[in-house]
Order: sequence, then structure tokens, then C-alpha cells
Amino acid sequence: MKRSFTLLFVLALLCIVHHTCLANDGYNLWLQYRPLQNAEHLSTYQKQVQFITLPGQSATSEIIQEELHLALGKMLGTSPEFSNSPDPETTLIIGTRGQLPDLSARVAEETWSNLDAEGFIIQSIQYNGENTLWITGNTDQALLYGTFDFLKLLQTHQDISSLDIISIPKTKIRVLNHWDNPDRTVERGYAGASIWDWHRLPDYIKPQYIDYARANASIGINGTVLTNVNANAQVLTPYFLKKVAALADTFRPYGIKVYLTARFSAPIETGGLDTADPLNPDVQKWWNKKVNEIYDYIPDFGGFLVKADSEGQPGPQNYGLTQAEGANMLAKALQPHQGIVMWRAFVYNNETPDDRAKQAYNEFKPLDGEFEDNVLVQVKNGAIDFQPREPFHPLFGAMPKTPLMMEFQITQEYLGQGTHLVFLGSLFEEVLGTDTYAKGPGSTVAKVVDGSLDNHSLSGMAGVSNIGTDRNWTGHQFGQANWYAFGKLAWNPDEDASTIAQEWLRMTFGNDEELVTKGKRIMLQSHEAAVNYMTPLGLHHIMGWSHHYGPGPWVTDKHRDDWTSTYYHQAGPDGIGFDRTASGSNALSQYAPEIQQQYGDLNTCPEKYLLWFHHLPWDYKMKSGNALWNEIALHYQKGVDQTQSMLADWESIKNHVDDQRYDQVLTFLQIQHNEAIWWKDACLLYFQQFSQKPLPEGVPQPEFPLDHFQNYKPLFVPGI
Ligand code: BDP
Repeated sequence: MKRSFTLLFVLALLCIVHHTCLANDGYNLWLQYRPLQNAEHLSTYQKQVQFITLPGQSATSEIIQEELHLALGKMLGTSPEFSNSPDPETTLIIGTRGQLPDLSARVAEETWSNLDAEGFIIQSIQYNGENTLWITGNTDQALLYGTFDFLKLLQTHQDISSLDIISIPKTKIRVLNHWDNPDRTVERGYAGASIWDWHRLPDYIKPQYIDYARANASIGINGTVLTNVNANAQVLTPYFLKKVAALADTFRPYGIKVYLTARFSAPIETGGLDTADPLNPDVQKWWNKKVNEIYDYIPDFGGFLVKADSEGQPGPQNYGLTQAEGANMLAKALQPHQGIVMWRAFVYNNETPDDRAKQAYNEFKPLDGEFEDNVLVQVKNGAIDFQPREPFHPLFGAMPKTPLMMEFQITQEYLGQGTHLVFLGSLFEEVLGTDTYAKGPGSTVAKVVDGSLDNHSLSGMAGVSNIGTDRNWTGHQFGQANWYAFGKLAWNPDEDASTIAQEWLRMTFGNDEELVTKGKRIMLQSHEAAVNYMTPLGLHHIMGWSHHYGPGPWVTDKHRDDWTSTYYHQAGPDGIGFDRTASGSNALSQYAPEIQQQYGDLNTCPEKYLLWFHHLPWDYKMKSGNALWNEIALHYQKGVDQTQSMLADWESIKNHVDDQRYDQVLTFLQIQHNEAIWWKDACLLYFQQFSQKPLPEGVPQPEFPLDHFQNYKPLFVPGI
């Protein structure tokens, strides 16, 4: 008995020494604050954070203090001493310009004004003859951002001995869009139920709300749209507003504003009116009153996000009016309170009057200049719908008089949903870095979005959230990286994906160099891999019907054409691809002449967009010398091979990752690999019916015939 107890004790000790035995469910995201005992700059860290001056007294200051306590306790095993005003012992000073008048003179007036309300400085200075660090900005909010950035430097083992960081967000509105319903289902959510426990609100504030706010603040997200774009008018009633107010109170000290989705027909559904016509004075009065009521509950309410005239949602078209007329009615109601409207450009018609890729542009472009000043038009990154890869939306660069907000989808509706590791930092970077040529070369999508191209002071980025009640928040551990990457790119749309991946890995899993190198390799090839095994060479929208899970190139004959696969791939004996040049839908004409020329010419069209813009014969000769059919097949195979090498890389870093997260990621990578084969086999067998050509060398024969795949109908897929 005694011997087995001793054995257990020794085992437990060994486990503690060897961190990988410890369970880690991923709840702490990138705020792991792992012990720093092996960090190269440990002694500098210890010196720099012993005596901290933090003069602020607000709720935000308290949060800064708590975070430092938590982080430094975990990382250094120390408990720093805090004081209100600098004394000779101070090693770290965290205060605003107003709180530190003497020190503030060191910063130029112009810099203070550039910092605005959210930018911060982290600087090494000599103070009282000592090497001191200070974190400053104009507001406590800026200090919170600066503190998180400072903790990131420690977490990623950076040298902090001579810092001179000025960080200013390039976009103003950095929001998550939750497609969460009041019944706690999440549209396109793959990580459990909605984290908003409406039934228990306003009384019960789950600890998860606080951690949600911390995580978001740590990456600069400053707003959250709590409700689904397919909106429920009830969320604007007092019953819900009390609950929304409780969340707003919780998030406020973290600098996070709440927003709601406004259902255009709410005046009818909850207001007792018989119309929602935006030009009707009673309707306007109703919204004005409603908005005033909301601000009584939530004095700093952010505003509305609206999906109108799209997929069955009501909108101004119901009254023969334009999107601007609809948006402006709400905008005017919000103006007295400094609220904004995020009006989605995802508008397309049930009747499929034209190539779906063209409809938003046709609808919105003529309205440039007609929106009120507090309206942003929120545009998805591509013209169809968050496909694995899309060329940038032609509206970017086409509406210089209107602030255009980027809408990315963080939840992976079309990218493997809850089980595929697909690092979206690469996708976001690709879109943001693309040149629209709107004002000549260099007019990147990033510059349209951050407002710098057309001098807009209002700017923003929205990310459709992948968060749910799963213990690790995002279902897949690596889904956390997509939330992280979104925040980072919203703050700075020019940041590069590789830096983001590396930072996230270090904070989330640790600083071991092999882990970081291989982890990065996995992440940075993962998006291309998914494109290869799902929709290579510009193919798009060929996934399973309705749930969008798995392959479904055979989907056809549904109640609307533009929700089928055959509409998009146009495969037949003559070839494959959607002709969007002048001989086809001419969607290409919506882009700047430089893009038209480049993408329209087969010699210069990037092959990644080839079948998005061109319909080509199966034996069309690719740059590689291969026939198109062979090239398609080889791309599918490459995607499968890439998932294999992602798996191998992950297995090789087993010793550097805790068991719990290692095992989950490993299993998901195995699922991903099997599903990549599923995609490849199903799509190749389907297209082979038209190409009538054998699979090229290197692409193994599928294990099952086509009807096996066509008859497989996944049931109860989450997120519908
Ligand atoms: C599509 C989704 C659908 C959303 C829609 C939207 O399939 O669930 O409601 O986008 O963005 O991607 O409104």
C-alpha cells in the first residue's frame, strides 16, 4: 500500500515536471501565460515588472491590474507591487497622458493626436536614473491594449530591453458577428451552442463572458454583434434589451461595444404597424423611438447590423426602394446617439436575374455617395459567399464615397467546418493584399478597408464568429488561431499571416523552436491544401446541399439555381468553369481595367482563379504543360498529400504539446485527411463523367464508385 502510494507520488511529480502530461483543454486560448523559467531574457523580465505604477482608478485600470497579477504570477511566479504614482523603485509605469503629465512631455504632440483613443506606446525610458518601461496612451482602453501587447512580448520570449513600439489600429470598428439565435442555436456554428445564455440573463453573468471580453480585448476587438443576421425582431424588445444591457455592462470596461441585428420588418412584427416602409413617417417614428429606448438601456450602444433583401430577409426592395433609402432611415435614428449602421452588401435576388457574382455590385455601385455618414456598407470578401477561395469582391474600390467594411467568415462554413485545420490568416492576407487598381497601382483592398485610399474616418472589419460553448471555444484548437488572426488583421490589415501564426503558436503552445517551425508549416500550407482538395483552380460552390458539409458537385435542380453546384462549375463534355468574361456573364467588367485585362487574358489570369472566370475544354493546356483535366486531378491529389504531411508534422512535435490538445488535433487531422480523400474521389469521379479521361499517374483510383458518394447523406450536420 505504502509502496504504491510512493509510486503514485513520484509519477505525479514527474508529470508536473514534464508539462505535457498536464491536461490542457484550450480554454485559456492564447492567454496561457506559461512559466518563463527557460526564457532567454528571464532576468530582464523579472527586473522590469517588480514595481508597477498604475495611477488609473477606473474599472479598466482594475482589469489591467488583475491581468498583470494573473499573467506575471503564472509566468514568473511573482506578485508585482502596484503603486499609484511613480517612485524611485518603479520598473514599469502604466498610465495615460493625463495621469502622467511629467512623463508625457517626452512624446510629441502630433504623436498623441495620432494615437487617438486606442493607440498605445510601449517604450524603454530612463526614469529616476533607472531603466524603466512605460506603457501609455490617451485612455485607459489604450493602456489595456498596451498591457496585452506587453504580455505578448513576454509570452513570446522577446527582448524587452530597448522597446520603442507605437501601435495604432488602422480600422475603427473591429467587430465579431455572432450568427447566434435567441434559442442558442448558432447558424453555421460548429463549436456547440451560443455562448449567450439569454434565458439566465440579465441576472447570471457567466465567467465565460468575462473571458470572452478579455480574449477580444487582447487582440484589439472592440465590438460584438450579438445576434444573427437572419434576425429575430424580438431582440429589440425590452425583454431582450435588459439582457443585452447586462452583457454591455460586462464588456464595457474591456472597450467592447455591443451591436444588434435589426430586422427590417420589426415595426410590423413587434410594433403593430402594417408596414415597414422606410419612407413612411410612422415607421420612422417607430424606429426613432426604438433607438431612444435602446440607448436608455445601453448608453453606448454601437448600432445595427442589417441583412436586407437577401435570402428571404425583408428590406427596402419590398417597397420599391433602394438599399440607401433603407439604411439611411436607420442611420438617422442612430445619429443623435453616435450609433452606426453596418448595412450588408450581401444582396441577391431569388429569381437569379443575373450571375449571382454581379448582383451586389449592380445594386450598390450606383448608390455610392447616397448613404448617410454613419453608414458602412459591409461587403463579404468575395462576390459569392465565403468560398474556399474567391477573387476579391468587385465593390472594393468601386464605391469611393462610401466606407466599405470587410466581412470575413471566421467560422469555417465552407472550409471543413468543425474538424479541418485551415488557418484563415492566409486567406485574409491574400484578399487584403490584392490590388484593386481603383486609384492606380497600390490601391489594395486593405487600403479601401482601412479608409486610407479614400480618406474615410469611419472604417471597419467584421468577422463571423466561430465561438461556441465548446470548452476550447472554437471546436478545433486551431480555430482559435482564426479568431486571433482576425483580430490582428482588423487592427492592422497589412500585418503578415506568418508573423501572426508564429505569435499565436508561441502563446498557445509554447516557444520550442521545432514546435514553432513545424506548427507554422502546418498552418501556412493549410489554406492552400483545403483549396486543393475542395475547389482547385477557381472552382467554387460545389459543396453538399444546405448544410454545406463535404462535396456535392452533383447538386442540381433545386428551387433556386444559384444555390446549386452545376450552376457554378458548368461542367459538360465541352469543358468546365464559369465564363465571366465578355463572352459570358461579363462579371469581369465590374473590376478596374487592369484587373479585367489581367484576369480576362488566359495568358495572365492567375491559375488560382482560372475556372472562376473562364470556361475551358478538358484538354486546355496549362502552364505546367498538363491538360486541364490532369491538372485538376493533380491538384486534388496534392491537397490530400498536404493533409498527410500536416499530420506527419503534427506527429513529430508530440513531445512539445500537452497530451489533451495533441490528441484532439491529431484525431481531427486524421478526419481531415479522410475527408480530403472523400472530396477528391467524389469530385474527380463526378467530373470524369464529362471529361471521359483517365486519372493521371500519381492519382490513385477511388475506392468506391460515384453513386456511393452521391448516396451518402450526412444527417444532422450542425449549424444549419
Ligand atoms: C451564407 C450562409 C447563410 C447566411 C448567409 C449570410 O450559408 O447561413 O445566412 O451566408 O451571410 O454563407 O447572410
